[in-house]
Amino acid sequence: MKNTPKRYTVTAALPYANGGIHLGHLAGAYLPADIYVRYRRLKGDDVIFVCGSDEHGVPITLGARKEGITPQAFVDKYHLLMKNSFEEFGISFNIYSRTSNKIHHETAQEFFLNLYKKNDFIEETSLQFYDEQEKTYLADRYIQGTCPNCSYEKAYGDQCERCGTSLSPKDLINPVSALSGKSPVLKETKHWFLPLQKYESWLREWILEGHKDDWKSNVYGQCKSWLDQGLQPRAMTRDLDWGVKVPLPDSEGKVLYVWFDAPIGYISATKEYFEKESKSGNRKADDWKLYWQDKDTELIHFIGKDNIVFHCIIFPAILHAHGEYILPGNVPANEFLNLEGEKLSTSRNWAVWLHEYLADFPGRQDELRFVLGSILPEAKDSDFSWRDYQARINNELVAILGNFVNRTMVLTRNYFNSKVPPRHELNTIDLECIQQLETISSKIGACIEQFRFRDALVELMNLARTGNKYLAENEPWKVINTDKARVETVLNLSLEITAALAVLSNPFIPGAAENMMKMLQLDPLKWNAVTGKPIFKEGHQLGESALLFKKVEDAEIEKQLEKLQATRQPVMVNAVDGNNKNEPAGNSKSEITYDDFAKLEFRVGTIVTAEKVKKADKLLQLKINLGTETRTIVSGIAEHYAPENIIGQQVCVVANLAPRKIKGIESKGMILMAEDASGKLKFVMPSEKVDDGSSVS
Ligand code: B3M
Ligand code: ZN
Repeated sequence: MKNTPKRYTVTAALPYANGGIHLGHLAGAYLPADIYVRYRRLKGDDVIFVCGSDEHGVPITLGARKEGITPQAFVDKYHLLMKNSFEEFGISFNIYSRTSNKIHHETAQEFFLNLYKKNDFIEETSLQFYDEQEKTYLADRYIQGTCPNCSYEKAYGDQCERCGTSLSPKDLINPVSALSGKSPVLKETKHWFLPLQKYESWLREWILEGHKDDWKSNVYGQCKSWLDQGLQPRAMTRDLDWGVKVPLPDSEGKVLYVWFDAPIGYISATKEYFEKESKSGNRKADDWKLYWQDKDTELIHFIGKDNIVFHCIIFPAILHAHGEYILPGNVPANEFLNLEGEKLSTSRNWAVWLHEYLADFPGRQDELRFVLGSILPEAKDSDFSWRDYQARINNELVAILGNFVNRTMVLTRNYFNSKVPPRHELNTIDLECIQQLETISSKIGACIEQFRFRDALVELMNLARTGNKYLAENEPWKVINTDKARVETVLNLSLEITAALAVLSNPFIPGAAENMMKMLQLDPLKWNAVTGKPIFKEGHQLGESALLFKKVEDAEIEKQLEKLQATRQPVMVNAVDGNNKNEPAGNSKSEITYDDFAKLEFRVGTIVTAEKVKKADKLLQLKINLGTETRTIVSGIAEHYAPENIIGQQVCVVANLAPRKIKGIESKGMILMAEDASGKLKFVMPSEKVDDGSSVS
């Protein structure tokens, strides 16, 4: 009997169209989703992979205001940027749509009306801040005032960015409108609330009992804590002039809450895809229903941890209230990716942008996929660093995988004219090797199905290691002089491993996988071709071999590190910026242990010379007397201090930092600076003069 392939609807969070895609986005949702989808397709499952830009909500209107353009022009710009970088990077969406499309507005409105007609909403009038000059109600982010907790004067209506307290606009002392600068008034307005508490017991049963064993513990834990706190009604509409209009009479100036419409974007994108497919005669337009309403379909949402409540509680409650839709079978949310030991921050531009990576490293998509795949923040936050990027590529991709494939290809070319040699009697080493092949391929599959992509990648590399070990143990380059038949068997098996690598690596590094298939002259193979049984026929003609990966040079890494520092922005606490959720000022680094701290050596020293660094506006080259030695340190303080004013100044230095070349000058250590909210820098120094070389602890 033919196995009917299982049907999957896979979604990846719709990124806000207010910037580019960075490595944090990729590691959070898009790369794991893409690995999963490619694996499913390779198994022959029926998968649709949908995504698109989230073009509504305050992050968009605020961003547009900041750039002085209309929201439409703003989303057009960033939608294109994100769509192009996803495409070039090779995320294999069936469709990358956008929520400003007509089909989405209609779908979201239909959803809203469906619930409205069933009396699923509570209508409630409440008092909201209103800007009389701009004639508009103010979203929480548009209101600033003094924080009741820390007295910071520029706190937002939803959060104080100085102390991190989450606020409601009415908590602010002296609130002012960020639009006009005037004090807003309180004015009545009507909204439609989803009474989430009504779904609480159903959600408890569905999640806490139904998904105890198959949801990741970080996801399950967050859901449990939300449910244990008790759910409150949540407004599903907003007073805003940008978004999906509320489809009711007398609701002028009201739009759907962005978290009501955005997840429905997955459905509209699916509809749009099948509509297009129906035009080319491939599918029926109505087939979208199979992927959203048929209980034999598994719905999987890939997201970052900040979106868990929306995908596990609010959206399922909406789907459940509607009644005709399937619910997510799994929501494998990831934690966050840090960058060089610090929290990623778009507002401080502490990020590696995908479009910049693609420009700086053309053709090296697989390298980034491999590194990110190896460090995905699956169970806890993880860290991307450029040195680690270089090490993983050079020591693993190049030295293990690339090396094995290359040796196998070259040896087969040299000894057998690139034809697959026959397999003779197998010895125990051979049989073990075949056994490994079988075990590893099933392990990789099992890991992927449990959303353990890092482990899957470790197994893949183990297969390449197995290959290298097999070659090393059998030394075909020596044996060829005495026993050609044995070399035939060894290379036959090595080629089988290479073919297995070509298939199994496809979800992770699809470009290299395709190159391997070409080198091996194999037609696309399904995942289950890897069984330990021969894939090749004897005499099969192989293609040309080429190096799969290129070494990453030190200079490339230096350049990226310099760029990160050079483009880093001070914390913008004063700017109206909707982008820095999860990035409270003053708390931007990940926690370290005491031992980590104890590794640092701080010393006091006196600046003896200071001069500007040529062709670098921000840098000063300093010589610092540390008592027993004089150090050269390059510091980014040229915009804050004139060189002639700081000679004789005592400063604190991180003395055991590895030396770094900055603009060709070797800098040994770092000067401690205090940075205020506006980005001004001041030296950190002892309150009284102390001996140079004194330690600081
Ligand atoms: N745009 C939030 C975010 O980018 C939001 C996700 C929508 S998924 C339906 O984090
Ligand atoms: Zn505060």
